[in-house]
Amino acid sequence: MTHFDVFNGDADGLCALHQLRLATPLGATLITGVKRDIALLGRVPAVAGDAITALDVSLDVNRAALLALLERGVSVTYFDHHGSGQVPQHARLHAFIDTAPNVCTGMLVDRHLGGVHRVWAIVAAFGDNLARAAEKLAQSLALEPGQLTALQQLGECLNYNDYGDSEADLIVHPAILYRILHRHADPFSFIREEPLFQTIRDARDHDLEMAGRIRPRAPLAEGRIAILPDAAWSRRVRGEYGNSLANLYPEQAHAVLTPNAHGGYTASVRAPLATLCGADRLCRLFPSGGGRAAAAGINHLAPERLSAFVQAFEQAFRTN
Ligand SMILES: [Mn+2]
Repeated sequence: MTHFDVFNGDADGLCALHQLRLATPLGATLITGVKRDIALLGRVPAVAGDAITALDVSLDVNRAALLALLERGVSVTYFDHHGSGQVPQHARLHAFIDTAPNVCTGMLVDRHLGGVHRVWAIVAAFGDNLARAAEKLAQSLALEPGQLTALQQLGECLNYNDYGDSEADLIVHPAILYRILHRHADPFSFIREEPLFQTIRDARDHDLEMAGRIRPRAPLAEGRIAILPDAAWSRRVRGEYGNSLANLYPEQAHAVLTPNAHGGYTASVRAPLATLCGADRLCRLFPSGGGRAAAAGINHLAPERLSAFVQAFEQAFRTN
């Protein structure tokens, strides 16, 4: 019997799996990829009797592959907080799905494990830009203020590593990052001892600085839309720059676009932190768009739809 750990390669996916495997060590085959690469279940070569743990990838997106695996005799444990649609009822499916806007998969695993590795759920929440939820979780641990800041930076850096349109854009493959991370039950020893952390932090600082030099399009009442140049750093920084703008201007919505390989744009959208809603609805108006109420994206926005996108953005986040 083979076990497959299938996880989003971002901070939330990494920290969700890390908590589970600290609690229940298991030599599993890892299946992961860039943050946007979420149709992961279709890649699992599982046969009858095998088991899968799926983390932080939308059930709706993976529905057909999930049903096929279940029918094939594979058991699946599923933790996620993305839009799931109807959760299938199946004896071999154990689903822990909660789509509330203030939870992430790492927090669902924390709930499941009764908080035994909570410090990593805090890292996960910071990675998913849920700082308030992270701070609330942290109240149950005896952390110093400096430690909370370090966990926030760790969450942001782990998350940062997984942004990019292809694995070639990434600083390190998330499966490699997971194996290094998993040597550390204590996040502070990971931060202190692993040079990889410094490498990711430096790349992120560099990319954010480059993005900050780009002027957004003409200011909108509802927020900002920035279009970055065609470069690996742009593709890496797209989501994180959206998060940093959201934190700077919590009443406003943000979209960060980068040119993609198909002659259009890939878009990251952040709802105002003050409301945490509307991003998914906006993105679903366009083919290949999806995500959560607070943070969503469009994989391919055709170039001729750019002005339609700007209009839809204004409508989606209009406050009166
Ligand atoms: Mn997540």
